[in-house]
Amino acid sequence: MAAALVLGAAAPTVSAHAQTPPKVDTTVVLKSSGSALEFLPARISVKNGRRVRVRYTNEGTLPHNLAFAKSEDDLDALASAAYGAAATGFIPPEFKDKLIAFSGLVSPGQTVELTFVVPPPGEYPFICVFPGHANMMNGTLRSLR
Ligand SMILES: [Cu+2]
Repeated sequence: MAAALVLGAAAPTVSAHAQTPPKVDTTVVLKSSGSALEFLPARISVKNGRRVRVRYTNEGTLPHNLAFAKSEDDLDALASAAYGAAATGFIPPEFKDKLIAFSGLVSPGQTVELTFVVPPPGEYPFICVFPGHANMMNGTLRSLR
């Protein structure tokens, strides 16, 4: 259970259980609403190297999760493996090292925050890995120079 809450890219000196939240350079807000399988906005841009806090609120009626992947190439296999990963919020444990950061399952009405350092310049996909959602429920994190 606790494993689902561990961030993919925690700072070396700040534990996930620290009393004071880690300092962040910028906060990005994502949401989804109704029964739509989408993240709003679907494109976000942050300067590389910044510590970003992504605050995701599920205003919808379906459960979702949120995973930022290091590479587009892993998405199909990740989405397939998710069907067998209900015990870990549909994040397959064997994919954790392919993710920049990920949440547990986010029920309707819940908000989660992921904090991570934005990787080198480029585009990184984020998706909901809940079974059947990934094809439509995705977006792009653009890491700026
Ligand atoms: Cu979803």
